[in-house]
Amino acid sequence: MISMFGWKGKTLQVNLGKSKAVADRYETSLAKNFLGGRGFAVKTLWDRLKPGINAFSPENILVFAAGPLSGFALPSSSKLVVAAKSPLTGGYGDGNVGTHAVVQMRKAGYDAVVVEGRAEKPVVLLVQDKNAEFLDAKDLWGLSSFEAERKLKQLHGLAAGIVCIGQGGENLVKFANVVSQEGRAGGRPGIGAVMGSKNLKAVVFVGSGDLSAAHPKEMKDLGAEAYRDVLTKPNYAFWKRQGTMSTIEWSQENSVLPTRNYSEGVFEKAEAIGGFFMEKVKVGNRGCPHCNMTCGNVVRDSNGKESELDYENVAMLGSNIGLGDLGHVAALNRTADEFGLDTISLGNVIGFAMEASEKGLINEKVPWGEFDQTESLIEDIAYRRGLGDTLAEGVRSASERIGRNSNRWAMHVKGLEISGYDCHAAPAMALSFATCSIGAHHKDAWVISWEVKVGRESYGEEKVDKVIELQRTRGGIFESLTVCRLPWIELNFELEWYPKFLHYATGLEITWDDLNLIADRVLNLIRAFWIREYGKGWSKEMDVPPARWFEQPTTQGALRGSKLDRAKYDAMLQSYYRRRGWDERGIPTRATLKKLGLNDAAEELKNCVRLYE
Ligand code: PTT
Ligand code: SF4
Repeated sequence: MISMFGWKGKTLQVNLGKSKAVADRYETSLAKNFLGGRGFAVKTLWDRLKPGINAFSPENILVFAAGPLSGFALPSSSKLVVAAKSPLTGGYGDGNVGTHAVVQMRKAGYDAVVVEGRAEKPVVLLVQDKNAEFLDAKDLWGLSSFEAERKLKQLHGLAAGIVCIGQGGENLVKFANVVSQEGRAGGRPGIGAVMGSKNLKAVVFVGSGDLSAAHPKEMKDLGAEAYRDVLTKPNYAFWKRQGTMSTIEWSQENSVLPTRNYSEGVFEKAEAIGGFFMEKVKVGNRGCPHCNMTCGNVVRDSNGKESELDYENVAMLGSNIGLGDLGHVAALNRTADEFGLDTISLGNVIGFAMEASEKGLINEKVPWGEFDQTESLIEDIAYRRGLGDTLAEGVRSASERIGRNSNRWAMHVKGLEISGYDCHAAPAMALSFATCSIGAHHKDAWVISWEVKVGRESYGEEKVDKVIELQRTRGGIFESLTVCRLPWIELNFELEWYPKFLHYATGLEITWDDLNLIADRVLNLIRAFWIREYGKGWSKEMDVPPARWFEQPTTQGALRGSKLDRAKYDAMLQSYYRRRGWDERGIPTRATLKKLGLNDAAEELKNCVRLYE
């Protein structure tokens, strides 16, 4: 019997159609086998979701899930996974938000809140310890995420933890995300739109309980020591100055900065949107709860409003759309946060529209790097007007509508827009995007910094191994522990801390090998989820990056003339499948699923789609 220290052992099961919320004590095996966060989310969706449902139907299930460390006084521990079947990709979708909501949710007594059904009218779900209420949200519907959160704080107090959506989520923009604290946002594959489809404007958490650790004194002491250790890291001071923004210069130097819809990897105005320029105009620093290396760079945008900048926001709304003025980039970023639109997908679909306009494939004029028109295009996307309505469906669907071979330069994998790295000369990063568990995101394996060091040309097995190792650590372990991975990645905060934290929190001895096994279980169940959803529509082409990187070499920078080699990529993908224990179509074999204890997945895949001969 597993201890229920660390975990609260309870979820809140909510049915919006019936205005019902019931606390549920879950099996300890769930914690042992899936840990939390992403693990809980995929297990819930796998067990409860009927395959093939419309992601916007009331049957879709929305999960807010914490891990056993979330909310403890440990470095960067307060992250929340938000998940559902994605309306953008049709597969498993999730994202990760740093928020007081996770702290309050755990203090209220829950490791996860699982929401099904659709409210008849817009509501706010208020979870206050044991009580759950469904509050009328008619005065909030139509407001931006910032305005809604401010009003809710006035009503429920400054300590309340809140996640909410903006107009993008309300209007079912397929890459609308979930926003918190006026600048933290997560759920790239349209998790905000799923909230909107359920008429759920916000969830407010107010908790008065404690998180109980198995060894409270040791936990407190170790947490204090860990915070001190973070402060001693050599890169700490620079990190506090620039956070993720120094990646702009790094990407430019290494020819991977996405530029003009990923046609190039260098941008002539990179300096003007880079980390050092940002430092000159920075007015503050924000971040997630329990973090002593906060990385949200606050600047004043060209409209005079505050905007919180990260690398991805600036790469996608800057170089990728040819915009080289940081004040303007910050204004677009702020607008995206208010509407609750994912900045990565947004910059991607706008870059696509600009290229389509340049090629004369659409009637609308959307010039590269133009600010005013782009700002109003974002509003059109949020309200689904004209071209904005087409783009609100995401780049895969937009290219299908526009046709004329535009799918060759629609930059996505499995329907999720690629995040901020050009891969003309980065085969391992291309593999990472192509096999990431939610579609093209860098979150599972940000292998590119390693790849740049070891050499770009190779498609060898060492690259496949590195992608798998990172997918386990980042996509499996950090997403299920549900703590921020940046202390480890950016400051070299050692991975050895985490099994110790887990031991003092839960009382259990959980080794790194155990965590790797959990990671494989989680990632294989996610893969099974995709295959169950796509059925016979699944093929290995789902794990291939966009044609542009194979067909159109770059023309600028030190690596001009680069492109990926399709035959070598295919061989690398097959090697990846073999190492994962998947067949040549990328489907986990029965033996692999059974080894991971996923017997029901092995049976269900066999029975429901007859993919196994
Ligand atoms: C993440 C993705 C990223 S990754 C960025 S910037 W990055 C974009 N941020 C957005 C934003 O801001 N506003 C907006 N409207 N849309 C946005 N979409 C984009 O979302 C974020 C940090 C960052 S900043 C990163 S790398 C790390 N991501 C983590 C992760 O995924 N898991 C984990 N365990 N730890 C992480 N730590 C870091 O968190 P998604 P946040 Mg994020 C304004 O959402 O869907 O997961 O995609 O949550 O609290 O804002 O922290 O250069
Ligand atoms: Fe949040 Fe940045 Fe701290 Fe991570 S490092 S917890 S993203 S503020």
